[in-house]
Amino acid sequence: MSNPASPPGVGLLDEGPAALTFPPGFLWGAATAAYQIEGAVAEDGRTPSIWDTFSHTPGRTVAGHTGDVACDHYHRMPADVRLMADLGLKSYRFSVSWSRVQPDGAGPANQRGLDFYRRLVDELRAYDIEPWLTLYHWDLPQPLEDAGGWPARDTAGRFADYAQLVADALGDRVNHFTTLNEPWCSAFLGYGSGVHAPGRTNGTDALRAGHHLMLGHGLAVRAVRASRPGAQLGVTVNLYPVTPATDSPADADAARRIDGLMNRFFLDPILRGSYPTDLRADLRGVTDFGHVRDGDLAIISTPLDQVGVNYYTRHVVSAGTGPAEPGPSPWPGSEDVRFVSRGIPVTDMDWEVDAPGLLETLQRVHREYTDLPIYVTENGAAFVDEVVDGRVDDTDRLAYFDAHLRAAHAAIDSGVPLKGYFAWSLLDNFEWAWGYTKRFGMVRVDYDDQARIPKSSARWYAEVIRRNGLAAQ
Ligand code: IFM
Repeated sequence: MSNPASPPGVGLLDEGPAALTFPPGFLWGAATAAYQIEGAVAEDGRTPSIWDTFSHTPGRTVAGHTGDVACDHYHRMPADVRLMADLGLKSYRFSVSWSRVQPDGAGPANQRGLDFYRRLVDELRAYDIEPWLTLYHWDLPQPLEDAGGWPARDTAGRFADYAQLVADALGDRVNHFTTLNEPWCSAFLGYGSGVHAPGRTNGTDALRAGHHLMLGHGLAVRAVRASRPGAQLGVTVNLYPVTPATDSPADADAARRIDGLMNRFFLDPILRGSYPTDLRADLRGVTDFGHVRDGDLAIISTPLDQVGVNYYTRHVVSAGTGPAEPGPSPWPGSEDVRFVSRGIPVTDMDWEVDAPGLLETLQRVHREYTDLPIYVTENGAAFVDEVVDGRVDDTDRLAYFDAHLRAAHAAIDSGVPLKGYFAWSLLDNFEWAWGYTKRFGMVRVDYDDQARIPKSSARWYAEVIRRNGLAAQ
């Protein structure tokens, strides 16, 4: 039976083999992050991270929402893993809270914090769900921010120590490690526009932060490899195709600049061992790159085993004609560029739904940067959900996943070594500065009583996983 409420071509799969089959062993997963779901922020020795401080600062998040309780996953973990097993997930991507396992960001491990992740991993393995561990999903221990945060070089070294501590403790049961999640957000939203923790607004600091995040990544790869030689190591970057709004040379240049800051700022150092020349020139008025020391780029480009791509939408840009937008910008040196909306359907984040952009992105990474296995480590959409008779029929989210999985399949067909896909997100959760007002989950969370309701998209995804493919369109 196909789902009558679904748009044409999208629905629960009919009986019989899937029409669009993924390669055998394709890793189907779902992703979350520690601060967005765990809660229990002051339990078992955990100390505050920059997101605790930021979310508790008046005016920083919508309605003052914090991650204090979130999805209470810290206490409900076994039931949440059962839910994953019910959906048939082959892998679960989660992040470790640095402040939970190494309070204060330095010094000895906090055993009680590590025990939580040990129990989580063992629970996953009991259901044959491959654990995929992200070391850093934005929650820097507050003492490290007080010591200078990511703009300070020392933070990279602290991150490598923490990575080693986690690998030593969990590497016997975790094979897949991602160092950083979306370093663009940590650097440019955290230290540039200030809409993310720690809320600082200095373009030069944002660029330093970006460099030290990458340095920390490279050092962490070396530390984890030394601890666990067989581990599969990678990084996750959030990439956007950047398209000029018109065919004017000025718009083309605006697109080149934003592509430089958004995509190539990370891809080039990590996968080619250099910063793009044009980007260095664009940034002349913001930094002299004096924070880049001899040998840094060799560390940053330490060989990896896989590359993670998070994809949500495309940027369409035009050259600014008037004064720059007021307020701090996440685009140092390119504050004048305008972001244009095309009037096509958007999600509840106001992000345009652009599935071909995923195909373009995956092909570009493979063509221009790497032959390594690629994983889509996040893809998904926030929509306003309605509970009717205890059910959530989220056809818009389901259609988003369906369209993007078709794009992922097309990428594989065209030769991209795409090995897996993680839906964002398993659960509705704390969407950073938006608090709980945006829902990305395949599973609804009722924040009053913490009830979980798998939405239509979750049931559909379970069927996609079971069949290893999609219905004919
Ligand atoms: O919720 C975030 C996640 O933490 C990182 N990637 C984007 C998601 C949606 O904004």
